[in-house]
Amino acid sequence: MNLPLSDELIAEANHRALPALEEDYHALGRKLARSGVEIDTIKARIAGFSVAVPSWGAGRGGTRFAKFPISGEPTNIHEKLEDCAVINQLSRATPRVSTHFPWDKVSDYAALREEAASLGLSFDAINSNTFQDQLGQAHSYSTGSLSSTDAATRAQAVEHNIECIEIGRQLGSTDLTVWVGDGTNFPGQQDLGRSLDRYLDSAAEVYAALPGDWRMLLEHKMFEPAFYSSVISDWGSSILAAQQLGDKAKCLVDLGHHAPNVNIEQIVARLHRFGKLGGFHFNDSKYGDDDLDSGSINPHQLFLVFNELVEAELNPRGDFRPSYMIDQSHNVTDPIESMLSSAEAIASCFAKAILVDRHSLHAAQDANDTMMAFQALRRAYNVDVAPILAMARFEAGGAIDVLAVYRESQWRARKAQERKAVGLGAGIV
Ligand code: RM4
Ligand code: MN
Ligand code: MN
Repeated sequence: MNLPLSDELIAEANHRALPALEEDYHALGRKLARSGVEIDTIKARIAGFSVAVPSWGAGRGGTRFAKFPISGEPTNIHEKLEDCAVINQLSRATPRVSTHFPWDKVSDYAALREEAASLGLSFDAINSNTFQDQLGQAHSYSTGSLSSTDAATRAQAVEHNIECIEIGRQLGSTDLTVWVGDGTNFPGQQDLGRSLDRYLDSAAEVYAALPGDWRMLLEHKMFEPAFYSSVISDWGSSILAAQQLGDKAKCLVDLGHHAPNVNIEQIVARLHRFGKLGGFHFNDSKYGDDDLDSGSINPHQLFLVFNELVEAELNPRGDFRPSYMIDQSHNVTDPIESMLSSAEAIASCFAKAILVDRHSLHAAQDANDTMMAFQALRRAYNVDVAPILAMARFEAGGAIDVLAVYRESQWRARKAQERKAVGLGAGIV
């Protein structure tokens, strides 16, 4: 294994930070023990928790208006993997990378898989891209992709998804995430019923090409790039499509893809109820698909989502193994710092959800004791779980203070000397 940062740097920083961490960890351990919780058990659950990072999140994103690159930013999948390895080396919570094609295209995928393995990484879900035209592409996606009115365009979109499966087999992935930007900008532009029929027919062709142990994750999104209607706009369309396609089709919930104030945790519970919860794209949002850092706007919502996931674990329906991925656009921060901070925010909501006293919660629910049911959640949410996360990271070889060590490593400044500058231009969808 050839990890990017020096082990000594991490060890020295940890040596300085350990006494305070031990003090905090033991103090929290005593506090939790008073309510019958064994802190080491929680730490063990956290040690087993991980979230995938998106290859496309390693570079600076942007908006429709601008992109502000930073020097030392990665410009190809090899450099992105290196940055993802830094995130995992420090956090020990992000060992998998989710790829996007054709953005991450290379000529030798077996070699890419080895390259990732040498950095301590493996590959998560493959994301197909039929929301942009590529240079030299035969048919434009301006009329849609899987749901296009044009048969040749639909066939091209199906072909691309099948190629993604083939690439994924070589990379060791077992999930294909399909998000299409298909939809309309004007009432009347397309028939709302027939466009869904076309989508379902095309999606069935992709589904038929899935290997036995693969899943197809359908990602819904309310709007953008289509501003009047989107073909898979909401969890209702998503679950209906997944039910029609078959068992291997599941729904993926991107936290930013709903109307403002929608009760996402309830959507999570519903999808689970019907065995269709496939995974997440974690991010946060204030207005729309803002792709802001996880937990930066509404950490309580993230906690409530994890609360449903812990409930779901206790009541599994079918094969309950949701995949956790980050999907963010880092427009004003160093992407490595954003993903370090986001992985921590996500794991901390998971830790708080495990801390919920389920016995009290269920008893209060059954007795219609609203206040005590709410307090069972609130007590867990109020616990500062940072020492548990830091101790789990430390024991796994990561950094106690991830951001401090990252800054000390001067990684970005060093890469600025080696990597070619990024062009300007628009950002990510
Ligand atoms: C979309 C959606 C997809 C992501 C693209 C880049 O809004 O979130 O998951 O692949 O953006
Ligand atoms: Mn997404
Ligand atoms: Mn999105």
